[in-house]
Amino acid sequence: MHCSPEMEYSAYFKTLIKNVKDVAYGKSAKQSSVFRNLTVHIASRAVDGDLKTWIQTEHEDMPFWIVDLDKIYKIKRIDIFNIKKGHRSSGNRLHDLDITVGPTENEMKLCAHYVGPANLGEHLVFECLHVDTHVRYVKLMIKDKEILHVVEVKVYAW
Ligand SMILES: [Ca+2]
Repeated sequence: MHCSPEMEYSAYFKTLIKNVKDVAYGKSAKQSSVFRNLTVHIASRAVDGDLKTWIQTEHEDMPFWIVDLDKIYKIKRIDIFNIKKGHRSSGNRLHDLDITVGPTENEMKLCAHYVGPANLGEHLVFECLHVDTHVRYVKLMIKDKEILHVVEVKVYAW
């Protein structure tokens, strides 16, 4: 079949979109602390596919959350869903956020920095434009004394 360049490009792009999926879903995650040791706020709650559950750390210096994708993926974008419930100021806790990525936990590089603050329920999308995106680990860290609480983190990759 003859294809125009536009059609070929379109077919290529459709293939790309089809193969990109959320590779963080159900993967192993950990975080700097768990708010009052409540199991409802453990690290896996950000990769359970449920926008009604969230992770939450204690109020502490540089709270972080990290997911192990299990193998190296070529990542396309990282979506972060901020906490939806609570006072407006709870939403604003998501600020001065470093999103780092790397092939190992010891080789993390900055993908994006988000100054914020975010609003309640905000859906943030980040692409790593200046760093190698063949990575296994994705980490969020607030560069401040703060609580880190997000409902979901999706890492679209192939
Ligand atoms: Ca969740």
